[in-house]
Amino acid sequence: MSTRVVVDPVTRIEGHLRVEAILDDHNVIGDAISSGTMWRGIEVILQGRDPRDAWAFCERICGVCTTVHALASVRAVENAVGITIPKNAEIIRNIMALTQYVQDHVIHFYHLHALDWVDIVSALKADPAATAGLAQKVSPSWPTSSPGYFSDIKNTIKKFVDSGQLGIFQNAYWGHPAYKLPPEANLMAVAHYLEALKWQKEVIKIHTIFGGKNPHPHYLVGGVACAINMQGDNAINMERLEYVRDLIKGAQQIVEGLYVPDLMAIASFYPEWTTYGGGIGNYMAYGDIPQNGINDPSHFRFPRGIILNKNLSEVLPVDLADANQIQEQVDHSWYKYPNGKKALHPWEGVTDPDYTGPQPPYAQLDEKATYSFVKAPRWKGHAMEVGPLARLLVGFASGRTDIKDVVVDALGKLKLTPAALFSTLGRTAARGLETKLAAGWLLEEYDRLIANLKAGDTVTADTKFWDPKTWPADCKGFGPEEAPRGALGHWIHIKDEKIANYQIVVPSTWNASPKDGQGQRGAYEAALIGTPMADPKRPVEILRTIHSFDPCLACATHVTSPDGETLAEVVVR
Ligand code: NFE
Ligand code: MG
Repeated sequence: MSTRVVVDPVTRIEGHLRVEAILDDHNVIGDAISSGTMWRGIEVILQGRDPRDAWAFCERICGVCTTVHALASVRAVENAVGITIPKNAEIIRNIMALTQYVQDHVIHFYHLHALDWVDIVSALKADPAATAGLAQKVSPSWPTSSPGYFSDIKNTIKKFVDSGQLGIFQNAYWGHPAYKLPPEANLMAVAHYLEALKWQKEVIKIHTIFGGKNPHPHYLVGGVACAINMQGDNAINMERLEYVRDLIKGAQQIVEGLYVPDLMAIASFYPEWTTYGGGIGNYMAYGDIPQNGINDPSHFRFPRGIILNKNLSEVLPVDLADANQIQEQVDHSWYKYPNGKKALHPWEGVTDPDYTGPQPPYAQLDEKATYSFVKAPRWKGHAMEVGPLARLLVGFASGRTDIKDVVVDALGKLKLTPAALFSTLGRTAARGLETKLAAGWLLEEYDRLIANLKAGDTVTADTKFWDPKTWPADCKGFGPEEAPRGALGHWIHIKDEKIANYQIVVPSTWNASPKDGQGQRGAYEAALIGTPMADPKRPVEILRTIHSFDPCLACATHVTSPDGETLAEVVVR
């Protein structure tokens, strides 16, 4: 008899995700279903509005990737209307995007994912002096590593545990046999969890400087919403730019001094996780961080392309405007399409919710029927994984030396071959390695900005096409982006100066996708298959693989279902 393990909601993610894993007699996952249990409807809200306002609505899809939908939206409008943004605007957008990567990935590693590998309660058994020795070995450049420091952290944890009020740490699987770190490594990781929490609110000030606020900084169709005036103090000036530089330096320090070393140290204790969690083996990146405009992918820092069946010797092209390439299917989703249509390109896309699932609370979903508010996007009919691993693999396979160097260096240190990348740990490692790249690129983009300003160019927006009267009466555009969680696309159809249709296909829509019409699984579903579970009542293995994608269901489904939301329940049947 098979056992079905239901995790609903999956916590330490954004949004509402339910996972059902079906185990065989040996407690190995034989099949899995991923269900988005909320629906938003931003795409419907946008219809009939001014395209220049779309970014402000879209950006509020999510409080985690707090800037990415605004960027994809202004790019879509600019693509439709034919606007080229000034160089300063390109660079400032790049700095904001790279800042988002660094903050988002550090938060994911320490605050969302680490507790899948780190046992907080075990840290109470750690010897502070031995922890100091370990920390000085693992992260020698990090300033806080004395025995007294770790002793203080241990006392803090002890007070916390003794009080019986574990708060956000309450429902974890402490003491589970799948946790492998020695107590000292656990204590070190908890200390760095707290350091990263303090730091992340600093780095994001880069968004407040260029975008006025965070979360949800301001954007502008045609450029960026900030002005530069080196002679004044009412706009971005040298004092503000020096501050940005300091924040970038701080980011490099924590990424290279703490995040990457901690990642490598933790990874070395979990070699078996390079053999689980691979999944589909198809990877897609739209590419990003343009150096010569968004329409020239050959000059992106993250290249564009597709890898099929783990074949790193070939990178296939992807075209967001081709109606036969990217399509969303709804065979297993709670939506209806008109006229019996089964798959639609986003320019023709329809967002018409049609809940036909069971009345909540329910024990299990029926994977043969409809089971998710997430649609099933496909590239030429193939299911795709998107995200840091896809970006690094596409960069690696494209022969990009900067990307190859960080990957080869990390694999060498862990004594692994590239095949190890197709796994849960590979995905988690890829995120850390691209954060190292992003922190380095941040400084390079900053230097590019300063050089352009020194050359006398302070323009940050082109308003030639600001007035909708200058636009074609009927036009379509797409806005590609690499959001932290992967390939993000916004598609817009503008008619008579208003939004006729707007569709958003989000990274977590690709990864959390249910099955398509051909029965092909989405990336989460496929990745869970084949993983043995030590104790099905405490499904930490499911969390490891699902968290390795860094899910955001708020984005993926873009008003929560009004009834029956069960909170904090792990059901084992
Ligand atoms: Ni809400 Fe997002 C990112 C987008 S979803 S977090 O990154 O777009 O995958
Ligand atoms: Mg959508």
